[in-house]
Amino acid sequence: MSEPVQTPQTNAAFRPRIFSGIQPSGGLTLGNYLGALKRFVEKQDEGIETIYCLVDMHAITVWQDPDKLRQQTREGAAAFIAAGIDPARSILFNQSQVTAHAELGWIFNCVARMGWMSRMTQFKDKAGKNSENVSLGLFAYPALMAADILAYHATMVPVGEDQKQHLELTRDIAIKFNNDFGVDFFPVVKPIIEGAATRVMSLRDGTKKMSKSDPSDQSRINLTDDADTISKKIRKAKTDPEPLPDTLEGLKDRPEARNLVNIYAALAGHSAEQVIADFAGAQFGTFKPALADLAVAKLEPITTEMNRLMKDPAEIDRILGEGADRAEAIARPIVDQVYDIVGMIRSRRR
Ligand code: AQP
Repeated sequence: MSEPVQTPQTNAAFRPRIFSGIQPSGGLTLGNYLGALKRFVEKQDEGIETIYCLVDMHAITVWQDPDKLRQQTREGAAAFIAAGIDPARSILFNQSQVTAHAELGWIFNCVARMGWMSRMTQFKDKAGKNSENVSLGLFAYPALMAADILAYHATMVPVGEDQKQHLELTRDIAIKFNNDFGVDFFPVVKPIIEGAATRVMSLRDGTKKMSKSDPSDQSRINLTDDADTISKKIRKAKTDPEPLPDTLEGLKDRPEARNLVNIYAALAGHSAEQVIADFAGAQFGTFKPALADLAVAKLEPITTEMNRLMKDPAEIDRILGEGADRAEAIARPIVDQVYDIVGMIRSRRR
């Protein structure tokens, strides 16, 4: 039995600060964009302090070809900037350049309980029947994620629906650390799961999450897809023969139709109810081309800008390095205090 987590503390002592990350484990998808990246930009534009990260150490919890990992990390950074992240206003970097993540991740491996980790549904989904052969890192993933967030005393984390359980675990780790050491050191983070598409589903199966590691490229829209590819993928997306209903309730047992309506709503900045009101009774022969046009109009400028930025990888590396310096300046003193709280001697002259 794992030990019970005790009462949460308040966040009154912590200034509002946002942290979130995306794995460079493949090219980013429409799911990453609508569930995470688009929100990241909104939070930056609201004027909250924002720290965003390409979590390359999370990516290697499953095999990554080294050259591809470098390429995907740069491409991820280009996607952030092309989508509207301004490296002067947000801190943008790759995780492995700031060692505080790995250091605090280890401490949290010693705070988190095996029972908590065993309940993580994402580990069960990713490991499947192969749990004896997956990396230890994949199992410990949520403790490193807690470290990513708490190394900055971040108070809010914008994520897609699939990360909700990991954020609950982050809260549990923060609370247990505070209780174990009798401190009020870590904030209890708040997930921000907002918008009409917090869980974008596969275009081939409306019960499965759209994912960059899905073996079928037809299941997802990649941020690198050109206009023609986006249109084709949407036109070929799995649907059913019924027209769109006149209420959202009518989409209850139609996961593929519901998914396309949600994607339309999120891209247009409307509610799903509004989309249903606009397209009630429409056949997919009408709705899919409208969705394809909207997706191309929203995504094509991002893809074009990504391609431009990718022509100068040295500039991307410079931006990531500068972001890492700024991130380090926040995380280092926090992690140094953690060592002190835990009882580790820090006597080196630096
Ligand atoms: N389908 C999705 N709908 C909404 N949000 C999504 N996110 C991912 N997929 C969807 C959100 O994107 C952020 C970054 O996710 P990640 O790259 O760290 O890992 P993931 O959640 O495991 O995403 P993928 O695409 O499925 O990656 P792989 O295939 O490498 O495992 C998170 O905020 C996530 O919620």
